[in-house]
Amino acid sequence: MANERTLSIIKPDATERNITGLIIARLEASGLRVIAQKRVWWKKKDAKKFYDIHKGQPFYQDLVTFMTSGPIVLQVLEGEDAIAKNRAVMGATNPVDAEPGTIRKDFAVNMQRNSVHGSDSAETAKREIALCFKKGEIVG
Ligand code: IDP
Ligand code: MG
Repeated sequence: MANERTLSIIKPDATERNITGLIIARLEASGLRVIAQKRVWWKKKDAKKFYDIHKGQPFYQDLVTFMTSGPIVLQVLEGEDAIAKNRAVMGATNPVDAEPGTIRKDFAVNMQRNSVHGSDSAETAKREIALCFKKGEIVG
């Protein structure tokens, strides 16, 4: 297992319900460390660029609308096997399928409003971190 970095987002459904602290506590309890964090409100162009890989999917336009509907919290998480670990703590995309004790099982509203994003590979983590943070904003 390598020490890795991954990009995490606390989504608008979670900032709206004021549960960012509850989510961060779950991430930290798993051993992940928040080494960069900022609260932003994305413009359409930001969400479109970030979710470029999903362009053409039936849920893409609604996803962009949702991700620009309120503030989000961008984070870089660091730790052993951070990419897979974060995905495990998050749970499945659809909360109905998520394991008990995962963030999405406990907090997600539905498949779209599922509270958190996490990079799914080393390549996407690198791309997503670079899109969201300047080097100097990441303090490991
Ligand atoms: P992930 O967030 O678990 O990696 P992806 O397939 O990468 O899931 O999808 C990105 C995001 O798009 C999901 O987290 C969710 O918010 C939304 N999404 C994905 N599939 C659907 C769907 O079938 N209906 C509605 N929203 C979806
Ligand atoms: Mg994904």
